[in-house]
Amino acid sequence: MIELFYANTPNGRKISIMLEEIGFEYKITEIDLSKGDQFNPNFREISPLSKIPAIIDHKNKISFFQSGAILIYLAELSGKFYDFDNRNLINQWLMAQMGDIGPMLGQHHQFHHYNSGKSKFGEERYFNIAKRLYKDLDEHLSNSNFLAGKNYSIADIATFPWIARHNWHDIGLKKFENLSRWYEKISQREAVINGYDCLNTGEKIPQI
Ligand SMILES: N[C@@H](CCC(=O)N[C@@H](CS)C(=O)NCC(=O)O)C(=O)O
Repeated sequence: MIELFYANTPNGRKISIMLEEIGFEYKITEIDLSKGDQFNPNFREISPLSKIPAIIDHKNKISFFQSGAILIYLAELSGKFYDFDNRNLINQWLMAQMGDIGPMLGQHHQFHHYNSGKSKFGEERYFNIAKRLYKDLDEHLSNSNFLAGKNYSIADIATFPWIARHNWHDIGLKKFENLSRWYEKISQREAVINGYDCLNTGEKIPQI
C-alpha cells in the first residue's frame, strides 16, 4: 500500500497518474498547501523541504520526497515506463522536466496567472521562457513519439500535468502540432484521466 501525500497541482498529479498507470493500491492523504499543512513536523519528516508530493511505501517501510525520485522508485518497483535499455534518455527528459520545464512554467504561473500586473520584468521573462519551452518540446516531438523515444515513459508522466495547465499559459497549445498530438494521445489514457481526477471531484483534463 502506497500512501500519497497530495495536493491538486501538476507535481501531485505526476504521482497519482503513475500510481494509476501501474495499478498499485494507494491511498491519498491530502496536504492543504493554503493552510500550511506542508509545514507540519510529521510531514516534514518525510518531505524536508515541505513540499508535495511525497509517498510512504508502507509495505517496504520507505518514504520518498521529490517527484522525480518517486517516479523512478515506482517505475523500478513495477517494472513499467522506465525501460532499462532506454534509461539514459528517459533520465535526461525526466531531469529536463524537474530542472527546467516544471520550475519555469511554475514561475510563469506565478507572474502571469496568479500575480499579473505586479512585475513587467517577471511576466515577460517567464512568458518568453514558457514560449521557448513549447517551441523546443514541439520541435523535439516532431522526431519522437514520446519524450524519450517511441515508448511512453515516466518522463512523459512527469511533463504531462504541466502542459495540462496550457490554458493558464496563454501560448496556444493548438499552434504546436507535435506537442498537441503528444498531449492528446496522453490525455486519452484511462489511467491519466483517473489519476488527474484522483480526488474524484469530476475534474477533467483541459482539452486543446
Ligand atoms: N521539485 C519538487 C517540487 C515540488 C513542489 O514545488 N511542490 C509544491 C506544490 S506543486 C509545494 O508543495 N509547495 C508548497 C510550499 O513550497 O510551501 C518535486 O518535483 O517534487
